[in-house]
Amino acid sequence: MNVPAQLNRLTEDYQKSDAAHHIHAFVDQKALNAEGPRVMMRGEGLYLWDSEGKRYLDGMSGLWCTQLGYGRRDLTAAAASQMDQLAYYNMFFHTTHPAVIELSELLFSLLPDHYSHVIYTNSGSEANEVLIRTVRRYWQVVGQPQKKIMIGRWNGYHGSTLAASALGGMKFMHEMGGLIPDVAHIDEPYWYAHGGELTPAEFGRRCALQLEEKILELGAENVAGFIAEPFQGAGGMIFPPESYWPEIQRICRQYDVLLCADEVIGGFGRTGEWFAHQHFGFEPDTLSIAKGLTSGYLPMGGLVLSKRMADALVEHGGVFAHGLTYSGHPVAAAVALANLKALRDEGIVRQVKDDTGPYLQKILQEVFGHHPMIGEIQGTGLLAALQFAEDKTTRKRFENENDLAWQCRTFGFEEGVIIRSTLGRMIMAPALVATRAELDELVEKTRIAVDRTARIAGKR
Ligand code: PXG
Repeated sequence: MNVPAQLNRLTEDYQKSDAAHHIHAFVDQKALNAEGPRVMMRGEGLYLWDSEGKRYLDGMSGLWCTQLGYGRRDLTAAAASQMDQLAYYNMFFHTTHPAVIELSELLFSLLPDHYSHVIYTNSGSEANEVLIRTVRRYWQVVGQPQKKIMIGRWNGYHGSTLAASALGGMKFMHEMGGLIPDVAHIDEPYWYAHGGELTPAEFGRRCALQLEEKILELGAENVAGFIAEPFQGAGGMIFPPESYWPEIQRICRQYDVLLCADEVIGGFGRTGEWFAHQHFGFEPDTLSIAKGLTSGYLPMGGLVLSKRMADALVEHGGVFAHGLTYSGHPVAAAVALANLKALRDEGIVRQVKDDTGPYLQKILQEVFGHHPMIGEIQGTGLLAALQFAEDKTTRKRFENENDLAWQCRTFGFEEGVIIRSTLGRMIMAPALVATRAELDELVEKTRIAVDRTARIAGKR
């Protein structure tokens, strides 16, 4: 491996310095410092190498974002050329630039006709911060300023900033001083865990009807929008039953509540469609985007608006009092443009839909369909979750499912594959450029990790 001299330091040296300066995400920092983080050095395609030279197949696309995989020279070239040309300018005070204009042209050529405008941000969290302000502004402009309340879902994830974490339904995040007024939550449509005796279809409808009940309780005249991920990502890669989204859409339309899809994980081909709401067959009013927009090569996000909303804001809204220094950053925009072009012109999204997606789902069924430890396999495209079950017939979950899933993830690292653990579910979301051979390797190494976990759990 060709490592620049200044990076060629001992792993312990990096870890010691890391412990001295960094607060990491979602971890007990003291415990992490004792153990030392893994130091990632290099990426190429689906593979990563750490500071010990160990190679991993990245089954999670970084954090669900490297759609094109690592080391794409066309993206680095796009960044370099834009930096040479115009490294920075902004979209304040009556200016714009070609990189952002061309990106938006391409973005809206990929989106359904129903959408017309975007507000760029640097992240998914910011997209959802902007969402709250934009939705409330929309209702002010159309003469219903009292419509302010946003409804989200328990166990939903919309980011880590104050308002985004309040929209989300992770209670442990709320407890860290993270709540804002005028946000309410309904239950998540997680049939395997909470469906009881109901069929998935009945449960899906029941969960959706909670939205209607909540709107009526709060007063439809006060409710601005409902936000949800088309499938829950960070909460466990949970697909709602098929009955869920049509009913949610009906309720939002009936009570004039904006339907806001958080496409930060689902967007840009993950499901085999360009956007996850297309897979699930509903039509949101807004889309929060980030991650796959740039394949993670640079930070960029955005809030996409329907024509109906954009028309009101543009034609009747006056000054839109919002802007970020880096909204529509030229280098991020140039990278996003190159990324979307590659996803389109190399037929990658189509390949996920027609070939690699069905292939991954098929081999997962073959390997885990009758596995004693796995109660449910959910997924589509290059996206899947394996649900641990103590008793598959009764859907009984392990009391220590969190520990087992973490253990499974650790076994995965030992075997050279990165998969994500959530409560009792193991998740995979490899780069969209994955070949069948790489998917075989992903599933085989995951099988070894799950089998090793099953032995600990007394299931093998
Ligand atoms: N919405 C959704 C649906 C997300 O998944 C965000 C918003 C926030 O995006 P930013 O760019 O601000 O992080 C996310 C982020 C995980 C994991 O382990 C998931 C995310 C981030 C980090 C880890 O599943 N999603």
